[in-house]
Amino acid sequence: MVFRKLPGVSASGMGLRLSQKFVFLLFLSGLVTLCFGALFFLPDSVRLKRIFLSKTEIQPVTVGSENDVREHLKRPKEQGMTSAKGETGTKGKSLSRKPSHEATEERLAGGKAQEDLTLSRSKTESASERATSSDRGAKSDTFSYQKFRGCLLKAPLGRDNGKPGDPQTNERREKVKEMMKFAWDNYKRYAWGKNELRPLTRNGHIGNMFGGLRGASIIDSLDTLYIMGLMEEYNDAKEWVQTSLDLNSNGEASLFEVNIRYVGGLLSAYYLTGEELFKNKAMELGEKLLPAFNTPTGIPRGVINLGSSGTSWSWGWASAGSSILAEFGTLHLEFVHLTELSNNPIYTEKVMNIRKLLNKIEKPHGLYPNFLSPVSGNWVQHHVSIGGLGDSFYEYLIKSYLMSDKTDDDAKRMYYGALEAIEANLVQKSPGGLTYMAEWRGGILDHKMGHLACFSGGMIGIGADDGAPEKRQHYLDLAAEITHTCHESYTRSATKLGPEAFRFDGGAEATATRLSDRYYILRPEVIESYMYMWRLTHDPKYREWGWEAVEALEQHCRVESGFSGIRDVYTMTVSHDNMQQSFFLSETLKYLYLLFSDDDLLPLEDWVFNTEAHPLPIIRKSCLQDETTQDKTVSK
Ligand code: DMJ
Repeated sequence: MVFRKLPGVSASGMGLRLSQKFVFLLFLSGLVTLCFGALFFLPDSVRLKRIFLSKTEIQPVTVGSENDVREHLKRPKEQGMTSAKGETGTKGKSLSRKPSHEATEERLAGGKAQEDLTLSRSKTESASERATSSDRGAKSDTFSYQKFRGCLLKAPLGRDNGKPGDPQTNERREKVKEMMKFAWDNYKRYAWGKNELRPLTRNGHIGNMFGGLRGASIIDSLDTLYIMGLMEEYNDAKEWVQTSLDLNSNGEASLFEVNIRYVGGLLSAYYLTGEELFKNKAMELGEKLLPAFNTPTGIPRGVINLGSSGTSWSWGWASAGSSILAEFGTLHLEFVHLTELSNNPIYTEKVMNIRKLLNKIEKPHGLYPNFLSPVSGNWVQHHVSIGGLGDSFYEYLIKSYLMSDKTDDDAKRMYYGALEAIEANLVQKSPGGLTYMAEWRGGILDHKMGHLACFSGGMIGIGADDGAPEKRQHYLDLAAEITHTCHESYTRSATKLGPEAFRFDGGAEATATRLSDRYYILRPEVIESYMYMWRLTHDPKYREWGWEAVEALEQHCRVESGFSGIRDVYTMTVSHDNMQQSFFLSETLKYLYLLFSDDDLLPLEDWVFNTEAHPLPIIRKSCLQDETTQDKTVSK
């Protein structure tokens, strides 16, 4: 209805009496209030609601938008790789180990749930979280570094920095060190302070995974430089942390990536060197991650604003606003160490709460699907993978057990339970006799294995010894078979580097059948398994396989100003992706160096590696609490 000034009618009243006007106004204001109130009862996805309610109450999932998440993992497409239908997803590849086309598949499978990717968190929770955290008193001075060193069984760097007696192995080790120096020098020259180096265009890449944090390659390299004895470079890195690492960023970061690279990298640097600076930075950053856990279930969301709002979101591409198993399941090691150093129980409480929920929840065939709702605590889909989206959750179960000095029995039980379910449902033998891990979609197998899933050879290997006595040899054999299959994925390519994903159907045996799976982005997982299998078996083939990888990296990935991923491992006319990933310095080169070192460099009796290859010490509670423990730093 439109009210106009009519001839002969007073403007003020349109012929209505004062009491009538009052009643009408009352009615109108009631109507407006009612309409506004009704907004609260609409589903979060309704656009009207997003428009009217403030950011504090409702957060549309903008972070998962096409241009956001983990840009470098969609790079092959951006740079001209042919993609499978639907492989557009930056939403897709986001953070963890998920190829973009997989994410897109999930997104599509989520159907109309896409519209519901709106999740909320309140600022007030964040404030109270912070209060709780400091109320409980983070007393960093209660941790004694000297005492910690006294509780190690062996010197971290070995008798002679892990130098192997055999000259050929030593030469190979020196070569890997040279590769690290080359990668580092070029990063320093062209991309210093940025997150990663673009070696072809000779500039820096910032990306959008770290929420405004900088220097990912520096933090990821600290421990590698240190164990390699590249001290000048290590000192430059340390100085940068001291003067330039600014944690007061206000951007949206991947909780998972910040945790494994920054928190993990800083923690390792501290434990190896005793430099308080690293500990303080790790704790400062750890505290900024806490608001991500403010959800109805305590399962954190994937994206967090590192600024004072502490707002968090689920990834836009994740089914129905869910959290990702490999993300919320890959916090345990770092968070337990944050509690250890700060004496603040909150970090351990947060990850134990995740553990409790996962322990309790019903699991289809004993398997852990990749998507879980942080609101209801229920699985959102039944896609199970040991590669992208699932991987490091399993890794952190066995490593939590080992890092607890074998006292964390829940982790042990959950790990071996999961492994049994994986063996029963996912492990397959190809017609050509190759053992592989398929993916599981509600009971239907997808005969594909991702490069990311190749870490599982090493994982099953390090867990073999603590399995049931009758299973130990079997686990070691399974680890060796998986590692062999992953090696095959390398040897069956022209470049001798492995594709992002390889298949075992339609006649394929450990080869990529889709153009979009042919790329190699300097990933470490296959080499990681060689390193563990070498330590566990001392079978020389693992060192040989590692050396094959070094030669292939040198031939195809080394460019004038650094190392670059390649777009197609099946062609000798390589096309580079112009990206030197920070995990190349943190993981690929570190695992190669360890493979050619003696076992006493970062001995497995004392250290576990986080999923970014940052070594964290085993926590020996009884020793650390023992008054009589002596500082043995000098003798070690
Ligand atoms: C690394 O950042 C970590 O290993 C992570 O767990 C998965 N992806 C990369 C390496 O491929």
